[in-house]
Amino acid sequence: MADKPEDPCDNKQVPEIRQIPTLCLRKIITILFAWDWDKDGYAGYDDIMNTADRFIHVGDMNEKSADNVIEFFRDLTKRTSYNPVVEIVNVTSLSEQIEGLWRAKSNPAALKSLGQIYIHMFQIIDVNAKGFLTFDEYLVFWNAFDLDKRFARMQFDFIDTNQDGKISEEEFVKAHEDYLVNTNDDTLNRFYGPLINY
Ligand SMILES: [Ca+2]
Ligand SMILES: [Ca+2]
Repeated sequence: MADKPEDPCDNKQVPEIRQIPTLCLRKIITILFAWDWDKDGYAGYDDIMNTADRFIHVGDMNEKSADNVIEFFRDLTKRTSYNPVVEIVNVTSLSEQIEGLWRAKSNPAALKSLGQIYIHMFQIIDVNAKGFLTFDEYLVFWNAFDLDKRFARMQFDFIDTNQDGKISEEEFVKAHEDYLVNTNDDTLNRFYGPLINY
């Protein structure tokens, strides 16, 4: 069977991670690093619950709101009807998490489920259920993930596509989806702060 030389570019022979375009890889790593509080290389259960605590603390939430936050983040780690995140959460290496997010990016059902997560996250931050976030409220997201404060305003203005000075639920969720799927090198979307170099 020597009639066909091995193709070094055969996708099946190349680890999936090497096929990910640099920009996408940087964005995915930026997300995962924002969640990986204990810096052991991946975002696990403890990291997710730590994120919940940070939302509660930064948002100065009352007991009822805090309970909602805990429940929401705990659910992210459970296998519910269809929770694509559970596949990403329940692996224990950075490369598996990167591949999980990479696959979710090109899977409409997974993208939709991820969108639901960000709808819920929006509602957590929008504690008074006004349907929009002011800049100060948006900072709860930004500061909960301890992102570089110098970029908060820029990202707020990026998300606020209709430029009314407020972020609607739709704008927030669309910005997150754009962050995952936009492969344009010029994109200004910094949903999880400045992109990490690696
Ligand atoms: Ca971790
Ligand atoms: Ca707006």
